[in-house]
Amino acid sequence: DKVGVIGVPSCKGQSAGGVQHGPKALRQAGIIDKLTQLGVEVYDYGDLVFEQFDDDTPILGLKNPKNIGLAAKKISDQVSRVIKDDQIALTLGGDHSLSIGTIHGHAAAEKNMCLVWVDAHADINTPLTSPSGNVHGMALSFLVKELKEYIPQIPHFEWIKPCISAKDIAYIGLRDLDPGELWIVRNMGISCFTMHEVDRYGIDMVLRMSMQAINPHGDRPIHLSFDVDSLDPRISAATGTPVPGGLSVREGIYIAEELAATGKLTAVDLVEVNPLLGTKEERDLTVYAVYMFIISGLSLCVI
Ligand code: DIR
Ligand code: MN
Ligand code: MN
Ligand code: MN
Repeated sequence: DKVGVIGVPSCKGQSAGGVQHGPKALRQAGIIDKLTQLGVEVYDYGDLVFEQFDDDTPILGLKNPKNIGLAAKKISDQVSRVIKDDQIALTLGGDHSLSIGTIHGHAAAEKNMCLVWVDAHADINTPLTSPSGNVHGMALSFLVKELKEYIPQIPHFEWIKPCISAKDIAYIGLRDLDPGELWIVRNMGISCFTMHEVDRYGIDMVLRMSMQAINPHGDRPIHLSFDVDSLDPRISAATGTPVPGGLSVREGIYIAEELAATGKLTAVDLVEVNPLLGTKEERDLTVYAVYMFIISGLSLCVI
C-alpha cells in the first residue's frame, strides 16, 4: 500500500491562531518515519504553499473567501493527483475548511467515493445559516448535491461543484450543532451517529451501521475526514473548539482501523490540531493521539 502525505497549513476557516502549525507538529511526532518502518510506502509531498491575500472582504458574512476558495482549488488538484497515482491521500491540517478541497479532489479521481465525517460538529452550515462566518463550519455545504439551491454565489467558490449526495455521507461523534445544521441533517437524508448512538450501540456497531448505510457492498472508495475535536477534550485539548463528551482514544482509533481494514480507504483528512492551544502536556497528548490514529489505521492496511 502507498500513502501520499500532503501538509495543508490552513487557518483562515476559523478564528484561533495556530492551527496552521498542525502539519509541522504531526510531522515532528514522527508519523512518516514510523509508517515507513512498518512497511508502508510513503510519498511526502511537503506542505502546500498558499499565497496570502490581506484584502479579503467577507461576503455575506463568510470570512476569507478569496484565501479559502483559491487554497481549496490547490488542495483539490493535489489530492486528485495523489489518488490517481494509486496512493491513499493523507492530508494533515490545518482547519477543516481544507476538506472542501480534499473531498472535491477525491470525487474528481473516484466518482463513486463515500464519506465518513468524524467530528463534534456537522460543519454543514450554509453561508446563510452560519452564526460565525467561519468556513470550517460550512465545508460540507458546498459539496452536497441536495444543498445546491441553498448556496449563494461566493467569489472564488464558483469552481466548486457539489460532488457528493446526502446518502453517501455518514457522520460519527456529533454533539454540537447549530439550528440550520440540525434542519439540514434531519431533512437531507445524511446518516448521523451522534455521541448518543456511540454510547447506545458502541463504536463497532456504529461503524457497521455507517457502512450499511453508505457502502453496503463494501466496494466504494472511502474518505475519512477526522476532526480531532471529535475526541474528548481530556485527550484533545489542543484544538480550537473543544466540546465535552467526545470519543475515547480507542473509539477514535477503532474507526481508523476498521475503515483501513476494508481495503477501500482512499483519503484521510486529519484536521484542527492547534499546537498553540493548551499546556505543553495537553498539546503533546493531542498530537500523540493523532499519531496513534494514523499509525494504527494506515499500518493495518499492510498486515
Ligand atoms: C460552528 C462551529 N458550528 C460554526 N463549528 C466548528 O462556526 O459553524 N467546526 N467548530 O469544527
Ligand atoms: Mn469540529
Ligand atoms: Mn470540523
Ligand atoms: Mn490496502
